[in-house]
Amino acid sequence: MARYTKDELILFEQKIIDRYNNNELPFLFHLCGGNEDQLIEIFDEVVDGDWVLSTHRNHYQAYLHGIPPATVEDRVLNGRSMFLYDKKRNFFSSAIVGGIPGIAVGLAKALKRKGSDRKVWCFVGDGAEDTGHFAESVRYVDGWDLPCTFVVEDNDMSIIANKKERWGKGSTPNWPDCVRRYQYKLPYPHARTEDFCDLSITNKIKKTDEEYFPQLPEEILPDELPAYPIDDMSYKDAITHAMTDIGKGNTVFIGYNLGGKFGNAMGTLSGVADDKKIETPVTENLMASMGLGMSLEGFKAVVYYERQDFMLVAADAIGNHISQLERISHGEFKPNIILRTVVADEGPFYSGPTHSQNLTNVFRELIDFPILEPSTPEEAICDYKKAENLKGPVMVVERKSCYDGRTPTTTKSL
Ligand SMILES: Cc1ncc(C[n+]2csc(CCOP(=O)(O)OP(=O)(O)O)c2C)c(N)n1
Repeated sequence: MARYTKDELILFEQKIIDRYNNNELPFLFHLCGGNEDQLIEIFDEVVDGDWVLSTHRNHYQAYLHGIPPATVEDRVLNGRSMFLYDKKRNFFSSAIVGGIPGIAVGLAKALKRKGSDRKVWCFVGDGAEDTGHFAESVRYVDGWDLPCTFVVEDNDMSIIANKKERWGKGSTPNWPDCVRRYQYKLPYPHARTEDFCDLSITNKIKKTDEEYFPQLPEEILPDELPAYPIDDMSYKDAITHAMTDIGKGNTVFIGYNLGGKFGNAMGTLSGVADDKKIETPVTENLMASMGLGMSLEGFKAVVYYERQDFMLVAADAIGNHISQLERISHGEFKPNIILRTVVADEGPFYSGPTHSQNLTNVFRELIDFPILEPSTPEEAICDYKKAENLKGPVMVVERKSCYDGRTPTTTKSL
């Protein structure tokens, strides 16, 4: 049984509209409406413990998944309409169109791996349905029979453009069974209500970014020396050792070319059991999102990018989600992820300008979590020990030149 009736849902949203009309909301928010019956029917199937992931338009889903209406109202009043999270209820949202499906994939992958009977419900608009992120996530869920249902909330509108205006023909793709759809007409404009509130009043109560979303202190760990002698170890041996150690925990390794059959990530995963490796398609953003989702269900995720330039494809998951999650969720969620990559600065074969780029400084600008750059065997052991012990995200940038015993041709980024 759904928690609320249609009238109650409308009443909860009306309270938010009243706050806006009373000049108490000096920021962007998106109202729900016109889809009460459809959501009540879907939430008849959602049970406590299931994950519910939603978009910028998430209030109804939050009420129906058990977040008290007063809590939703309070968060909306504090700039968090697009950032509704609740760890106890397993509720998660994203302000990025198409940002959420890959995270749903990771959660569902984790639930299946744990043998749980819980499910993931991922709500997206028809605008998010347009994205490549959505297509790859649906294909993955379908292909691996993951316990995840995508619900397309089709109001035929992405801000103000309908499907024909966006896509020419405007037909909807033929998705597999893991995708459901309902149609509805939103009774409001894309954001807020038609009327502008009195900004001269709201601007007086507007707090700062830091007040709405305080920066959380960075987790800093001391350097740890290896517990074993590393005198004769090469850089590659050291990394292989580190991976073997990390692989002893509740870890999953995500990426391509990981498994025994596929080269063991240039041999460095030869000491890790194959059942800990998730061989993915070449879907860099999905890989990072999946790592994020799996980490929220208790796994330590190591996501492997065999060249750093490939990581740019995952910039959304890395910059908008993994990096920001702890802050935008007010510390409720912290992705326990190692993003591991290699700069192909030098090797037996020249990789060309694209693959040999050192983009570490670009990522340093983009992200709020530590980046480690080991260039000796000792540093490789120490940095990965640190990365293993951190509870939040960390990026480790290796050098191809060091694998071959050569001198790195690019300097470290600091
Ligand atoms: C990646 C990205 N691009 C653009 C935006 C700006 N934006 C916010 S909502 C929206 C339209 C989304 O439409 P839809 O997914 O159908 O959701 P609806 O608003 O109709 O509920 C856009 C383009 C964004 N938040 N994220």
